[in-house]
Amino acid sequence: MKNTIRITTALTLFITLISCSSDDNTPQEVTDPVAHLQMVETLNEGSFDIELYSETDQLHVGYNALSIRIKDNTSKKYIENAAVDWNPVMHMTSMQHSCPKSEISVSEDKTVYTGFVVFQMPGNSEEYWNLKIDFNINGEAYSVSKKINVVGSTDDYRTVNVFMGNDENRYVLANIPADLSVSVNDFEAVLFKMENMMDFSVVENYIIEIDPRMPGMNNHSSPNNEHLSYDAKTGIYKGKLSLTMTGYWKINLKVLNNNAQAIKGEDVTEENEASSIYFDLSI
Ligand SMILES: [Cu+2]
Repeated sequence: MKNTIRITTALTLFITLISCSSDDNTPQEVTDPVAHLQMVETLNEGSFDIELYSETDQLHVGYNALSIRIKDNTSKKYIENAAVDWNPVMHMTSMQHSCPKSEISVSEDKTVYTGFVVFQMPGNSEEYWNLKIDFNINGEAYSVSKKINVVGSTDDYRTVNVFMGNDENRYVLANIPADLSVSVNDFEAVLFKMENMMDFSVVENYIIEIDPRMPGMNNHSSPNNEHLSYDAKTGIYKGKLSLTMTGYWKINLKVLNNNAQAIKGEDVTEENEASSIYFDLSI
């Protein structure tokens, strides 16, 4: 008797489940467009919350791919197709400066706005970054700014080089973080010229030479690397980085201008074990 009841219950449940799913012929796919990201800051302006998302849990020195959403706290909805602009400024004890940044564009999901920022240095107890975000909704302009926390890179690895070229221009060169493995990897970087303290422009058609070495293993190199060249479509530099084993690598760099003249960086030789500009990483 008990068994019969159990079977009947199970059967009823089974039928209910089947009928439920067959009734539901208009499945609503609720996908969160920022589910793979982490919210690192919220800026509040009146009834709007501006949410800043990153792939990492904190803003850090180097290249940061960022996403922004604007939430209307009255309707609880995210605003689509707003015009968004940003400006990060570092307030140092002796001066203020900005950093390289992209424009912000609307992504496939129209409530998500994306771009990148290259922070050259972390904040500290006396010096800090301030992020200003301007946005325009239905012709109405809004502006909000907030002190943001920018930390140093993991393991103190160099992910950005700020240097003066022998052409007397200042440059910012940052690698774009990627999952690297023992293989020939896609390797990308952005190169900006510092026009003044607040303005940075994309440098076009230079060449970024790479020479990866393992300093812990007689400074050996790897085959099949490809120098980074400018991709006009995306405005970034792309090449191939060959890593032949796991461990610590120093990616020595040399920057060549449009006339193929080196403006910064030195060859690695028997006498010179590293270039003055480099990225380092471990896999
Ligand atoms: Cu600074």
